[in-house]
Order: sequence, then structure tokens, then C-alpha cells
Amino acid sequence: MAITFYAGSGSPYAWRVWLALEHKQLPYDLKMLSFSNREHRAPAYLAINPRGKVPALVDGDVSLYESAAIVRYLEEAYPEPTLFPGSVRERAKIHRLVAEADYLERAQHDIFGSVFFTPQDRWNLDLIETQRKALLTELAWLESALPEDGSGFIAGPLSMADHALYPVLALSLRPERKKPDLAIAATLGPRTRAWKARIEALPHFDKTYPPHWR
Ligand SMILES: N[C@@H](CCC(=O)N[C@@H](CS)C(=O)NCC(=O)O)C(=O)O
Repeated sequence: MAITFYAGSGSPYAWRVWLALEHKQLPYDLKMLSFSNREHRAPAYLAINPRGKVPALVDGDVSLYESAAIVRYLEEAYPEPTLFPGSVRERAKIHRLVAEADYLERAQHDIFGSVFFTPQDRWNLDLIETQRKALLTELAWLESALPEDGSGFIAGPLSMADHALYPVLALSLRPERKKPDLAIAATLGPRTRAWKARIEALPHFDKTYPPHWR
């Protein structure tokens, strides 16, 4: 039976699972829930994820929510190709980078809320500037975590670390569409730019691009 994958456009947690499914070249039936139509809060979906959040995944008699649990399930149920390549030490680094994506996610989430979910006439410019600085700190961390020679992926071969970090980087660049003087893209370092371009050149990348960003 095919996997059913529940996502929401632009959700970094759903996007990372989507990239993981594509990495493993698994067949799946995508259900893109509409946040604006509150489909993630409909009773039928709450029966799958009582927290009413995306992602969720149903695979036969396995029904799961929480992206970390889903990724772990996919890796154990469908080991090849692995999302966590390398030695014990290298795999531990991938797990650490996946966990560190949460710091970047928190920083982008804060500024996203202040710019996108707050009417422009109520923008708190001091708060936005503080949030911008916090985001730039995390983006500087990303630059420093990428290979010095600008080659390959963040942990060498393509891995779950790339799938977790790319979506939050992409989201970090969204607020400046509404407030161009944030100029976040202009601050990205050369390693981040090269890595971003490599992810975006992956054959499955376009398929996973948030539909409402097109
Ligand atoms: N810890 C969860 C986080 C999932 C999450 O926060 N999803 C957000 C989208 S990024 C969501 O569905 N929000 C809708 C809501 O809370 O109403 C995971 O890793 O899956």
C-alpha cells in the first residue's frame, strides 16, 4: 500500500519529510492541506494528528506525526538509500545538525511572524531589527557549518541534515519579499549560496517546492 503524506505548503517540517521521501525514492500520495481552509484542524485530520500540525504520514497500519519520528520510521522501514550515511561519528554529526536546524527555524519563525502575520501599520521595527540580528547569527552559524571548500553537502554526502536545514534557509529569505530592506539574502556567505544552489539543482527539488511560492 502506498504511503500517504500529509503536508502544508511552506511548512519546513513537512518539507524536510518530503525531501526525505524523495531521497528514498519512495512512492507516496501527497495530501497538501490548506492552512487557510483549516484543513489541518478538520476532524478527519485530527484523527491522524491530534495536534493538528503537519507533517503526518500513513503507511499501511502505521500512522505517524512529528517529523523526527517520521524520518526515523522511514529510515528504519526503508533503509536504502540512507538518510544518515557514514560512520557512527558521521551519523552523529548528521543528527546534531538536524537538531541545530531548530535554532534557525526558531529565528526565522520569529521574524516571519513579525513581518508576515502582523499588519504593516503595526510593525514593531525595533523588535524586527532584534529578530533580524538573531536570524543573521544563525545564518552565520550555517555558513560556518558548511564545508570550507564549498563543495558537497553539509555533512559530505547528501543527508537528512541537508533536508532539515534547506527548508529553514528558504523560509528565512521570505520576509524580505514583504520588507526588502531586511536584505537577508545579501548577507548569505559563499558557502551557503553554493550549497543552496546545489540543493536546488537536485532532480527532485522542483517537485517539493511550496506550491504557493510559485
Ligand atoms: N514538532 C512538529 C512541528 C510541526 C509544526 O509546527 N507544523 C506547523 C507548520 S511548520 C503546523 O502544522 N502548524 C499549524 C498549526 O499549528 O496550526 C514536527 O516536527 O512535525
